[in-house]
Amino acid sequence: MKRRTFLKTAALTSVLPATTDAVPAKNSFPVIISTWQNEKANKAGLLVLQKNGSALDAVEAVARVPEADPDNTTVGYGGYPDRDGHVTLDACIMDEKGNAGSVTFLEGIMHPISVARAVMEKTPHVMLSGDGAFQFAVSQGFKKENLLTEKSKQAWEEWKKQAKYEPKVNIERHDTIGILALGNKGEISGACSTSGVAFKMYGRVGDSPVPGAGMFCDNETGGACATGVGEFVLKTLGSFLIVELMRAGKTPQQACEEAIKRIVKRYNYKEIQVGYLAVNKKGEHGAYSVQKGFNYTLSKDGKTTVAESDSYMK
Ligand code: SD4
Repeated sequence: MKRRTFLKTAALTSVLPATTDAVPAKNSFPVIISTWQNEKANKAGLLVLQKNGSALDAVEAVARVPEADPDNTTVGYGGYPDRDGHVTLDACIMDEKGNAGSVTFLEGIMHPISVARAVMEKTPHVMLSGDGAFQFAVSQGFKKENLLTEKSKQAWEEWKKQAKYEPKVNIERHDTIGILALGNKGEISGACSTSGVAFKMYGRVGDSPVPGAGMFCDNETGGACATGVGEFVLKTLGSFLIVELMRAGKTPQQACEEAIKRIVKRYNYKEIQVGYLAVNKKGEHGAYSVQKGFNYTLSKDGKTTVAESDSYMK
């Protein structure tokens, strides 16, 4: 070692503690993480946090971006319909106090996430479904709209020629949006919004509006959210599982991997995709999926980046 390098290294090591364990982990927030590529949506959430909004306000703001985007065929307006031509939406939201709100099988309302929030804040219930959710939304001032765009209608007409139900892996790489945010005070909230799997049966509800399945958060521990074929997430209660694994000491990454392994161990996973994201109270995150091709958008330390998730199938 050159003398100068040696002196520099010696000076550095003298101020560092002997083991990294001695350094208390620095909590890092705010953080926003969302499934798939959503820079515009994450930035809408960051703006809310910059204006001193809460993590709850931020996750709602993130979800509203793809919900209003007619070109996104997996969430809100422009979502692919079920096999009978109905666009039916599912969403849920949770705040740092453990409150939850959800809507399932909702038609004709562009922002199911905001209806879910109204269920949480203005009713004694957690979940409203179908026409009941619609009636409630209208009573709260939400507008009835036609959510079936020409593009999605054409895709449905095309699908009907074969009428084969085959959920696609990594649909257009945006799919259901699941979001977790650690706010300015480190408080955690989460949201999830989807039009569900394309060409599903009329009345089918997936994991996304079910707290504990499509999304779950707990202010003591962290949060998790899911994308992919909801039946597998429901059967393993993936998001709740991940949060509990983190509570038991696993890192967000280890917890996501374990939850994917539960699916892989019990079910025929070869043709399906499920992807999980998790974040803990320190602001550390994890991501893992069954198949390759799952990505996510992370806003942290003033930067918003899109990253590829690791996966079980290589
Ligand atoms: C669902 N998890 O309804 C949602 C949809 C999705 O790939 O993410 N599709 O099952």
